[in-house]
Amino acid sequence: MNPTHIEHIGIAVRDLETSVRFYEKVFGLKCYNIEEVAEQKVRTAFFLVGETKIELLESTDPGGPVSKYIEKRGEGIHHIAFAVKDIDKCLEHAEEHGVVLIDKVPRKGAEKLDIAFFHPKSTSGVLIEICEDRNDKPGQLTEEK
Ligand code: CMX
Repeated sequence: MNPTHIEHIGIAVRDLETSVRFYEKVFGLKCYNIEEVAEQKVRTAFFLVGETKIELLESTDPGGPVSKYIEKRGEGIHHIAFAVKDIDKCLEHAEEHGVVLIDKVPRKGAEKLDIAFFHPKSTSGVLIEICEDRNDKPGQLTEEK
């Protein structure tokens, strides 16, 4: 799969603003984006630490995955996301190696990344996300149609 780096660490929090203040005050980090991802039933806040982001996750729905997680386990590290180059091939590869895929095809996540989750029951208890940034970047060549 050859991930290029840890894209982000997702942290489930009860109150986004309180946790944003913690990272800003204690670490001197700047929250550069707050975004609601309706499909995932979360509001997210992002900090950049080197190449890796901290993604704070506050639930927007009592039936959502982050709400259920906090109910069962309390606040804490919710998932780890690896940046990959070809997410479709990575999903095929993971399935061939016995990983239970929550998403068989990528979906859109925060910051317009293509994302897919592996079930924690098949990954030693860690919810793993793989993600790919397929958004056009300035100066990037696009394929001719
Ligand atoms: N990490 C590790 N284990 C987890 C987990 C997590 N984040 N979330 C749930 N589990 C465990 C539970 O503790 C439970 O274990 P036990 O059976 O031993 O009690 C088991 O998985 C089932 O949990 P559940 O509460 O019954 O929840 P569901 O099965 O309904 O859903 C999961 C679990 C992982 C399939 C679901 O949360 C999911 O699809 N997650 C992917 C999407 C997501 O998390 N989105 C939020 C973030 C979005 C973003 O980053 O933008």
